[in-house]
Amino acid sequence: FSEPAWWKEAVIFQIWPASFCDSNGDGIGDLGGVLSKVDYLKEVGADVIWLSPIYESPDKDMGYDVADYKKIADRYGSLEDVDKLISELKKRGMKLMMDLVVNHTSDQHAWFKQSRSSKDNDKRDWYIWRPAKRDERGNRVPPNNWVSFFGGSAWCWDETTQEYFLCLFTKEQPDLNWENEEVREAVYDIMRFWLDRGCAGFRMDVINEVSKTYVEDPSDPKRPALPDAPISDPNATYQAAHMLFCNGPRIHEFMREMHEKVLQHYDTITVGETPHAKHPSIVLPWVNPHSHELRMCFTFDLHDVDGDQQWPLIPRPFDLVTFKSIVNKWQAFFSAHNGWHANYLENHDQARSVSRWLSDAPEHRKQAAKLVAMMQTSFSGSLYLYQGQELGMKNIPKEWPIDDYLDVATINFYNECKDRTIKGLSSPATPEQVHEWAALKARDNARTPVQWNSSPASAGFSPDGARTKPWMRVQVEDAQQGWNATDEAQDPLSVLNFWKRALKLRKEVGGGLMVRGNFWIVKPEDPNVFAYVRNLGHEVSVLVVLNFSKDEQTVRLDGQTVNKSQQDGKLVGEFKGNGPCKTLEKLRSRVTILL
Ligand code: TEU
Ligand code: CA
Repeated sequence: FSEPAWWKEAVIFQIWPASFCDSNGDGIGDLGGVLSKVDYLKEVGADVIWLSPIYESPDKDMGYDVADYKKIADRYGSLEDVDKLISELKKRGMKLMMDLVVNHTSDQHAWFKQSRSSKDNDKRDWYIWRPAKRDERGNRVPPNNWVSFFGGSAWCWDETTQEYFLCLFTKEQPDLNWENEEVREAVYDIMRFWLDRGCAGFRMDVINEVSKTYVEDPSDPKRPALPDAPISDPNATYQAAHMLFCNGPRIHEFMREMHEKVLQHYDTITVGETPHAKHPSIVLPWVNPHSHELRMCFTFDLHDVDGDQQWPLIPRPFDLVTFKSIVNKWQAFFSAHNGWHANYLENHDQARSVSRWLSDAPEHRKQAAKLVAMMQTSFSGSLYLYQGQELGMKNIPKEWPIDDYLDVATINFYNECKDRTIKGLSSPATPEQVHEWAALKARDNARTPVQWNSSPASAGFSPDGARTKPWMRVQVEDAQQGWNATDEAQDPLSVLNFWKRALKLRKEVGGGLMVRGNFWIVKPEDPNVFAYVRNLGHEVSVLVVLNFSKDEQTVRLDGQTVNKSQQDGKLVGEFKGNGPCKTLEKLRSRVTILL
């Protein structure tokens, strides 16, 4: 944990393999496709490539249901391809990060097949099995009232052994029992397998969900019970239970054990995906160097600005003042304490930021996408860039029919909404309404194939002439209007070239100012403009002014008009100071306008 750490400065580019690049024309992105784009990724400015799961999987949740952690799914390639990727990245000074999905496995994993085969199988206790309960009428009901993230009960009935198993996501993703030491050892073994192959670390899927809250069960002393969640939605049979399975009582013990047994022996980058960690005090123990756990976490705080983690598809209006206060909370907290964090706006679970938070209308989109780039590259934290974000890719067009949405979360939500009232809604939502929400918030929006060129077949995602159609519909028309990597590379004013310059600036300006400097928000109450100053010790400071509205805005600093018509997040000012600036009043006298 000695400073400076390479993973703090790093730009991590996330690849969602199915939609990145299809090299063999079967309609599915693959490792050959990734290999063909290594130079492109280097040019964009990536230091680390994070691959979403590429393991053997029945793909009930796009690979987040792993059937074999040491085998690559045929559709993606082979272990040899991964080795080749690691060495090609290494040649360019880059590293590879894998996705570690170990809160649950696929129900097709050999461990689960054994576990479900009989009650006395060696692996029975590797998953979370409990007997049924009976309701007043004597009907069989699940062991508790927890709702699954993807709808319905979080428990699944097994006919063979007449017990329920816990599955917080789909029915095909049974939760592992981390209380069992053999399970943890098996996870550590998987980690060593990948680290020894040369991978530099892991993004850990819902890792704060591995320790659940148990209470004693007098009728079964060997197996403590998972208690009911409080009733938060009186209309629903099953209830949100995150308070009983996120950040549970043994979570830090498990993480320290993982560090001691595995991570401390390697030079790693690790990031834990931690839903429901909305307060910095929850995150600090994970990332404080003295805790010896992980390097950083993905919190969902910022993404809750226009939604709710329980029902992520139901939009709430976006409010810039709230957005700024959440950004400020994390930026300030981590510079004040010895913490660190992951700076991300997009990933495979979130809609495209231009469409969601700004505007993808033709007259605004380019500026909006550049604003996103300027904003994210001037925030502290290791920077995560999601495939297509560097091109300004946008959400699925509203005209696409609901059948073009393929994500299990969208499909289940669509069906559930038709049948019942969701918390906060007074009546069941109409299919048209849910379709509209999906076009704004569904995970599918991030999953349309990357637009590499303007080819009418698949925008260069599959090779031209491929016989199989892409597994998911491509935004071909959009690509033909210039929104593709080839055309953007040639246009000096494109979003792609803006990202390249912004990432370069982040690395070069003021000795790490953008990565670890102080963050001073200017005019926090302004509903249209997000302005802030970054400074670091005696280094140069920068002022960033971002106009989130569709109209021209004027920002007054030090009695001067400094931002006449900057709608595209350009760097508009510079502060020259000698020492940390304590107050904005002091800063005001140091404004040097660049434009
Ligand atoms: O997502 C975890 C998570 O918290 C989900 O509830 C997420 O918010 C989801 O998108 C809600 O619709 C991780 C992965 O990133 C996701 O792709 C997986 O589906 C999930 O875990 C299960 O492995
Ligand atoms: Ca392919």
